[in-house]
Amino acid sequence: MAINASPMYQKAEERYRCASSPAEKIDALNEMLRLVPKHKASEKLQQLIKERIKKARDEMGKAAKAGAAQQHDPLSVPRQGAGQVLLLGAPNVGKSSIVGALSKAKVEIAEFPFSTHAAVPGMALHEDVPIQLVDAPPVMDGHPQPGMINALRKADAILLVVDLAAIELIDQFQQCVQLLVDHKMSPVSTAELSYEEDDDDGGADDDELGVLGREEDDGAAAALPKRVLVVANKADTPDAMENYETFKELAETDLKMLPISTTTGNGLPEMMHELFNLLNVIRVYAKKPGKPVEKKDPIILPVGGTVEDMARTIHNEMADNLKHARIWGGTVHDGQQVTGGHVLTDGNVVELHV
Ligand SMILES: Nc1nc2c(ncn2[C@@H]2O[C@H](COP(=O)(O)OP(=O)(O)OP(=O)(O)O)[C@@H](O)[C@H]2O)c(=O)[nH]1
Ligand SMILES: [Mg+2]
Repeated sequence: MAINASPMYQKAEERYRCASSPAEKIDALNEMLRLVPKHKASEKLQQLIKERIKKARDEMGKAAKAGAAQQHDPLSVPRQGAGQVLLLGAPNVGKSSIVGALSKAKVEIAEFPFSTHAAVPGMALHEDVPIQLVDAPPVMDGHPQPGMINALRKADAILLVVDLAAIELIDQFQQCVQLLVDHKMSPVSTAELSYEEDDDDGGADDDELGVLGREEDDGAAAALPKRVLVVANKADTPDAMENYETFKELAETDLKMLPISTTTGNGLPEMMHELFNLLNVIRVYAKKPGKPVEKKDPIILPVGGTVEDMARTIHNEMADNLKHARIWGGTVHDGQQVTGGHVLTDGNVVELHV
């Protein structure tokens, strides 16, 4: 029996996998429960989600009693925009400079290393899509600050920054990759994440229960795939491009990388474009009936998101009462009428009819 979970559901499940506190788990599970298709085949899954919510509530209660409720995640930042991208890198490579160059965030930039001590979020734009960049303290010799691992697990993508003017360029890269691997994250350059299935020990149904069906045997939990873009900063410095070529050769990695310079701005638009692709989202626009097509205030949906998903981001009732929609842009004829199940593409303008 197929459950046919939507991309929106899968996104919520992705958040559940990365959750590091009971409150985050409850939040993601509630979203999963709201989005899970309600039919016979998914009853077992709905039941499991409810059980997990209860378990997370119990955990939260226990933590509160133990006085751990105030314990906070020092580098945790609430997600905003189309996705959260955390910067990871050795000291002085230019992490703060990147966030400073692309957003209004007040970052500490200094010639000396270890100038950043806290997570500082900034909103950067890819065209009209806001993407949250989070500046973070450096990682030295593979040793992260408290809270860094949680922050890495929770981020939708990681921007791994290295310094083309540094002799230890390759080490900078390898230590960051090793840090992820050591903490059960598997760096990938693909937008669509595929989760490694555990060995077939749970019966046929469990496959369709996703992360919930496999959660209990976390002793040998599979690594969490993590989207990573590598940027080699300070491309304006002498010999930088030669160093970049050597780096590409010696790094022996399939991860996508590109040279940038925060000083000249070279490569930054391409970097934002790559991040947008990596986040696996599309932007669509709502159009009011009778009003002209206007591309303003994009609504962000996961790749594969439908007209109904879009309606639901505006209001649940809108989705429940949806009769049809008309669409402009993309592969359809302008103004073509479609139903709620129609899969949207990046840049579509949609007129919802209830
Ligand atoms: N030439 C050149 N220098 C840069 C570039 N980007 C940053 N810098 C310089 O590199 C130094 C470190 O920059 P930061 O942005 O503070 O580096 P960071 O990675 O945030 O450093 P920590 O927070 O200490 O880890 C500063 O002196 C910057 O001016 C660049 O593209 N080219
Ligand atoms: Mg910094």
